[in-house]
Amino acid sequence: MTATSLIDPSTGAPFTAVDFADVEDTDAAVARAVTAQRGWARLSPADRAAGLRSFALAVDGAVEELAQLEARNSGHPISQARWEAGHVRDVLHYYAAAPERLAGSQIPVAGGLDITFHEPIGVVGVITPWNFPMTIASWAFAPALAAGNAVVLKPAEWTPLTSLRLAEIGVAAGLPEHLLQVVPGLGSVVGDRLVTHPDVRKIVFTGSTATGKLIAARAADQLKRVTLELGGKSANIIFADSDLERAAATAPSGVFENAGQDCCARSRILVERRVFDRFLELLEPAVTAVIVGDPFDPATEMGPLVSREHLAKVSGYVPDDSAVAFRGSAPSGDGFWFAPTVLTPARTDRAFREEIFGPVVSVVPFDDEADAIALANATDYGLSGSIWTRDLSRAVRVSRAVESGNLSVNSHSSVRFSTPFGGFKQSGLGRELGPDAPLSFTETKNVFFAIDDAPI
Ligand code: TXE
Repeated sequence: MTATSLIDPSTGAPFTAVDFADVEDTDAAVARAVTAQRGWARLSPADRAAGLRSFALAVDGAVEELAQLEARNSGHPISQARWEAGHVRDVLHYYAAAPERLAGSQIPVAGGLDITFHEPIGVVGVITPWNFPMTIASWAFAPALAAGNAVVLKPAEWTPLTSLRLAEIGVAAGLPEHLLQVVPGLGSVVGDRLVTHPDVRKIVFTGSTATGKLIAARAADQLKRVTLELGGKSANIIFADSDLERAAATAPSGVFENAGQDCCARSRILVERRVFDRFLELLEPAVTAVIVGDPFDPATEMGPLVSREHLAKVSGYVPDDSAVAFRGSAPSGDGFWFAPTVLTPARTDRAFREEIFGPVVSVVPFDDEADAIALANATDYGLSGSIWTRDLSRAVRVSRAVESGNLSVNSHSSVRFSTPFGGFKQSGLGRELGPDAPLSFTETKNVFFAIDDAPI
């Protein structure tokens, strides 16, 4: 274990430290998880459901505490952090219904009885990013536990606090010891050990596409199951026939929420050419109105970026003002501040093509429906996106043609815990959330029971 400082993103100053684990600590956690999983899987489905319900109720009682912790550690505005903690509670409630509904099937066959079972995979390694530390963790651990698995979770280096607290809350609520363990540490040490440990049977990873590819390659040696939620460069397509005022008023929330550190951020706004100038006129007051500041002020809508390193990365995409159309404002003091920034770049610009993961949006014109679709799809990513139009036929046509796992029409919503979430192309592999998520933490087993006197 090595003590490592955590930095408050709104001040740039260290505020606490956590112990980072090494490979031996990780192996010990996996060994404890193997034992815990056996006991958990032997419980009745009703008892597992009750355990998850108690966990959800305990999280409900800790919403404020978790929100305060996230605001300090990640710089999230407190109103957003409260929503996130409530979301974790809701995800747990939703998957608490799953243990008693994980039904197999009985398939008609000759000579006997054929039944499928959904067996737990065993120990699941969950590797999370720093942008939404607790919600993304819950999307994996809630359905994994519901399906009878144990979880060893490695949070991102910068933001481990809410995950550590959630594991404590789970044990206090009565979850078996070591069923959900959080092991903070480096990706290259703890993360890689989870990926290569033979007793970890599945990895759920959310993070960059580059690290996702590395993990998939490292996991391939054991044919370990992997679910990957990776980057995005989502399009917000605005047709001239849309409610342009509404599209412009809501576009900032579609990209600047969580300071743009969101894999679903609509960071490419594509606007039909004949309303392009009008759209920019409407967008400017919406962008300058975004309240950027102290995460603990209830009025704050956007906080700082997560770290000094990330601030440097985001700043690198806006080296000068040549493509800047306009900006909002941000505090100037210490802390990792970056104002909401609107670019009108060329289609070939790096800022238009690469995931920036900060409060920077590119607005680019298109000529017609075919051009909009081609532009939206001209990326290796395919996670999210929005389509604004009043023409229902066009909404159907375009939503079927855009290569993306999650789209919303006349809205910017992406994530509902009751619907599937995940990416096309290099935005990921597999899906999280929705009613089928627990199945992705199981192996399907088919058993044929011969009937004595039937011909074999
Ligand atoms: O991500 P990484 P980073 C994007 C975003 C961001 C960039 C880099 O553009 O600027 O990625 O961020 C763990 N084996 N996204 O470097 O490396 C790591 O410790 C096992 C988009 O933070 O992907 C952390 O827990 N694990 C994204 C997690 O992987 C390893 C969210 C994510 O880190 C590992 C985050 C390894 N070899 C970043 N190396 C989204 N789309 O949601 C690192 N990790």
